[in-house]
Parts: sequence; C-alpha cells; structure tokens
Amino acid sequence: MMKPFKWHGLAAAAAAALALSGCGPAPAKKDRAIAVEQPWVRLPAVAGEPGAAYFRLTGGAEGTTLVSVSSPLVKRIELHESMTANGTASMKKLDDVDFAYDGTIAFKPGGRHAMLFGIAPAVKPGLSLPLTFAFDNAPPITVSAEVRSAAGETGGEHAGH
Ligand SMILES: [Cu+2]
Repeated sequence: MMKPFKWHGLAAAAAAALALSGCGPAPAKKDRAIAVEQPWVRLPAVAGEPGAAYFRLTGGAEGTTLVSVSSPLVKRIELHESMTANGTASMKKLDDVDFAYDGTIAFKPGGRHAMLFGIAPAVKPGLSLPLTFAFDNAPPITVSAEVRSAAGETGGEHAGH
C-alpha cells in the first residue's frame, strides 16, 4: 500500500534535481551528517491556535526518514503539508518525511511545515524554542528555532483546520 508521503518524496526529489542542475556533479551524500538549518517558528495570530515551524533538512544516509518533531514547550507537533487544489488551500498530515536526497528538503510557508499544537504561553517572539527532530536510523537533533510573531504574515497554515 502506498503511503501518502511517497508522492511528496517524488516531488521533492524532482525539485532537488532541478535545483542541482547546472551546478556540476553533486558531492557524495552517503555519509553526510544530518543538519537542521534555519529553523524558525511562526506563532499563531490568535493565542491558542496552532503555530508552525519551518526549517531545512539536509544530509543523512540513504533512506533516512524524519519521524517526528517535539518540544518541551509544545504539547503536540505534527508534520503537515499545505497544498492548493482548485483554488482551495488545505493541508494534510504526513506520517513521516523521507529526506535523503541530493539536495535539501525545505519546510516553508505554503508547503511542508511542522504544526505546533498547544504552545506554552512563555513562548514569545524574539525568543527561541527548542525543537528535537527524531529520525528512524540516526540520532535525534535538537535545535533552537527563532520565534516570530504572526504579524504581517498572510497565508497562514491554518486553512483546513
Ligand atoms: Cu498544518
């Protein structure tokens, strides 16, 4: 049975291939360490609603899968993907995300994101939020994500909730 995330994996692989074209041969990625880069969190416009975390994943051995994101200051975090079909924005939950490609998997507004449910009131713009990324075949990685307010942002990830 096909899992839903496989489709996204194909799309991401295609995007990564495009991004790399014209840049010469890609370096071997087999033993590259996993990195979580540029992590940031967008707080909800209304307190109590879910926020979202964005970041870039690189590296990892062939077949490495991101299985979860967690934080001591967030009750529950899900991996989501936003999409627009027939003019309607929606999103769905991803069981996990395979990111072992010759490139970077980006979690960014309007696309993949980590949805943060139950953010502690102490989490404020300008502070940092620890996020721990768990993988199926690699040690977990904890990063500090920059916390930003929802002010001035449009196209939030709340459509579909
Ligand atoms: Cu979401």
